[in-house]
Amino acid sequence: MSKILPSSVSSQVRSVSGRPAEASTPMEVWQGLSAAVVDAIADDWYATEQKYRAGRMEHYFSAEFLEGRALLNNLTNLGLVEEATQAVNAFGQNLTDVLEQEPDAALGNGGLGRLAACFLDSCATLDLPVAGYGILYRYGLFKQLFEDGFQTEHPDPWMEEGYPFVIRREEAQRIVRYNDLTVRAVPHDMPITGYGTKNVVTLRLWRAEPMEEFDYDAFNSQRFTDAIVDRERTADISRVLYPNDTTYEGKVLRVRQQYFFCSASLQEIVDNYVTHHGDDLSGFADFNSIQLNDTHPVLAIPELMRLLMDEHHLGWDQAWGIVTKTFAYTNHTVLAEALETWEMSIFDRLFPRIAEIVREIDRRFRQEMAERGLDQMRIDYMAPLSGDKVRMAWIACYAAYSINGVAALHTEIIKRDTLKEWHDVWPERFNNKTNGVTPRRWLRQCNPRLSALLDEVAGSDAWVKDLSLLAEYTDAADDALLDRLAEVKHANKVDFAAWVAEREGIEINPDAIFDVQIKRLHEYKRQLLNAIYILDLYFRMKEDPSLQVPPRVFIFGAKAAPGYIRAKGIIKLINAIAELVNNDPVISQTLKVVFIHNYNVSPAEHIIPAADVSEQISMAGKEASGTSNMKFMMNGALTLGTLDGANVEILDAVGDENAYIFGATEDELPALRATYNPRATYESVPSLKRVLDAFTDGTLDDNGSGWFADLRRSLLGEGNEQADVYYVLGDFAAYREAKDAMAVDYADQRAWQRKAWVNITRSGRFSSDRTISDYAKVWGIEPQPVA
Ligand code: AZC
Repeated sequence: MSKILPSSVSSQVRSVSGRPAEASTPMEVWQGLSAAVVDAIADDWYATEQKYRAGRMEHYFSAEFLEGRALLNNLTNLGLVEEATQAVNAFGQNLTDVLEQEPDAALGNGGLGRLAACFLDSCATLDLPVAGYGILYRYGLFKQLFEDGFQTEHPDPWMEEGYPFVIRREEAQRIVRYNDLTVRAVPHDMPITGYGTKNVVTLRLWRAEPMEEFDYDAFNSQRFTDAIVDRERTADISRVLYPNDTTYEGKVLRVRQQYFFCSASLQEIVDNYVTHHGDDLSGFADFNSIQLNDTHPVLAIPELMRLLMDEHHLGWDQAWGIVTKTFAYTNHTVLAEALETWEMSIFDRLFPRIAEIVREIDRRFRQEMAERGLDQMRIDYMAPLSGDKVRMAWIACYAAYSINGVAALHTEIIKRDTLKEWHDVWPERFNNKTNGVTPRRWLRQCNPRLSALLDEVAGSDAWVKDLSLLAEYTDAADDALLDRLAEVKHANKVDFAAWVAEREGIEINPDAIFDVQIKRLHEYKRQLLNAIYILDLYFRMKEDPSLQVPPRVFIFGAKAAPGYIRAKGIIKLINAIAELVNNDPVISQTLKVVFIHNYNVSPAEHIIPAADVSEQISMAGKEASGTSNMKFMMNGALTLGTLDGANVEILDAVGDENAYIFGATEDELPALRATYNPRATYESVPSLKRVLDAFTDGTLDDNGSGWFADLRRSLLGEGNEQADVYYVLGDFAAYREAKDAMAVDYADQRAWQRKAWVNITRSGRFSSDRTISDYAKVWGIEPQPVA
C-alpha cells in the first residue's frame, strides 16, 4: 500500500496556503491532506482505470450519489488514519478539527443516492470493474435551517472553496446536443477507494459548460446580458439536484439534466468500446452492462439506440438486440408519484430524434404485445406512450434484461402490483436485491470504539471486508464482553451529547434512551406517529406525576421537499413539541426532543453510533427497503418497526426477541382499511383525542400558518380528502404498546446489551458487499484486482 509521507502532507498544505503548514488554517490543512491522499492513490487509480476499460464493465447510472465526506473515508480505506494524525500533529494541528472542515458532497436526496455511494465503496473493495456516472451539481441538496421551527432552504455551494477529490478531465469532454442548445459535458472524476485494496473505482460526474464562455460580439456591443444568456442556460443543467418540477419549464430542465448525463456517459462508453474492440458495435453488450438507478437515467435507452443507429449505422433490430442485453433497472419505490412520466412535447422540443425513437419503441411494443395475444386494454396500459405522456418506468421494463426491487417484500410487491403486467410477460427478468450499506463508513469509520472491540473479539479486521464473519461471535457475549459493549455505547453517547449541545444548543442526558428517527420527511414514513407518541407521553406524565418513565431523548433528523407543505408541517409540529417538552421544568428532567437541523451523511455518522433505538415505522408496504435500519443494527441499536421493507429481513436475522415489531402488516392492511374509521379511532383509543386536539387548541403554536389544523385534518378527514392514508391512528395503539415495552426493557441493561450484540453480529447480510456480490452475478463481472 502506498503511504503518504509527512513531508508530502506539509508541502501540499504549503502549496495550498502559501504559508508554513504551522500557520495554515484547518481548511487549508484539509485541502492539503486531501491532495496528498489523491497523490498517494494516483498510480493505482490510473492502473485500475486502464485495466477496467479494456474488459467487461458495469456502468452505474444514477442522478444521485450521496457521498458525504471523503477524506476520513479514504484514510480509513487506505489504512492511513494513524499516519495522517501524526502528519498534522507534527505541525500543531488536530485531525478531528481538520476533518470537520470538509463539506458533505450532498449530491443526492436520500436512500437511493446514499445506496449508490455504498455500492461504489463495495465495488472498489471487491475489485469489481464498475464505474459510476452522474452529474456534478454545483449546489447539493439544500441546506436546512429552522426559523421559528419552520424549515427554510438555503443553497449548498459545497465546492466553492475547492474540492480536491474531484479531478477535472477537460480532455475527455463530450458534446451534448439539444434542439435549442449545444453544450459541453466536462467530466469530473472522483476516486472511490476500497478497503485494503489497490483498486480505485471512478465516479464520473459531468458538468455542463457552454461551448463558448460568452458571446464576444454581443458583449462588445454592450449587450451584456445577451452575452451570457447561453452560458447561464447551460450552467442551469448542472446547477441543482432535482429542480422544482411543478412547472412545465421545471420539467424541461429535469429532462434536460437526465439526457445530459446519459448522453455524455454513453458517448464515452461507446467510444471506449471502439477504442478497444473496433467499430463493429455488435459485441457491445458483451463488454458493457448499465444499471439504471431508478427511472432518472432511462433516457439512456433511446439514446443508446440513437448512437448505435445514427452514429454507428446499425439497423433497428440489431440495435434493439444490443440495448436489451445492456440495461438493467432497479425500482426503488412503489409510490406512484415516483414513477416518472414526461410530456412528449418536452421530448419533441429538446430532441426530436429521441422523440422519434421513443415513438418507434412504442409502436413496436404494441405490435409485439398484440402478437403475444395481450388484450388492447392491457397493451394501452403498458405501452411507453399514453396520450401525451412518456412513461419512463415502462420503457425501462420493456428494455431491461433484469428488473429488481430492493428488499424481499418490495420485490414481491412490484411483481404483484406495481409492475405486475411486466411480471406476467417476463417473470424471468425479475429478481430481488436486498439493499446493504458499507461497513467501512457505517461502522469502521463512524464507530471507532466498536470497531476496536470487534477487532479484538474477532482477532483481526477481516470482518470489515466480510461482515458475515461476525456471526461466529454471537454466542461470545459473556459479561466481560457486554460490559465492554456498554462502555463503547456510553462513550459514544457522551460524545454525541457534546455534539448536540454544541450544534443545537440542547443539553441531553447520556444515560437516557436515545430513540432516533432519521430519514427524509414523508407522510408514509410516519414521523407524525412518533410525534403523537411523544405528545401523548408528555400528557401522561403531566396527568400523573408519579408515573415511572425512564429518561428518554427523542432525536429526529429530516429534510422535507421544499414544495411538500404537509411534510414541512410535520417538521414544524415536532419543533413545537420540542419547545413544549424541553421548556417544561419538570418533564424536561426526563424527556428531551431534539431535531437535528440539516440532516445529512456526516450528522448521521455522529448520530448512529450513539443510538439505542432505531425507528423504522413506515406504513407496511410503503418503504421499499430502508437503509438506515441496517446502519443502526450494525451499531447495536434495536429496531422499533413495522414489518416493512428490509425490517422484515432484519427481524429474520435477529429473531423476535431482539427487535420490537408492531402494527398492521402489508397483507392485513387492505381488509383493515376497508372498515377503517379514523374518527372512531380518535374517539376510542384512550388519549388520542387529547393529543390531536392539542394540535389546534393552543397547546402548540404553528405561528398562524394553519399547518397544524391541516395535519389534524389529514388524519381525521374532511370533505373529499381520504383520511389518514398512512394509517397513523390505526397503528397508534400498537406502536405505543411496543414503545412503552421497549422503554421498560431498557432498564435491564444486561439483557439490552445482549440484544444489541445479536444485532451487531447478525448484520452481515446487510453489508453492501453482499448486495454487490449478488448484482455482480446479474452484471456478469468478476473481480479484477490490479497487480
Ligand atoms: C428509496 C426508498 O424509499 C428506500 O426505501 C430505499 O431504501 C432506498 O430508495 C434505496 O433503495 N427511494 C428513494 O430514495 N427515491 C426514490 C425515487 O425512490
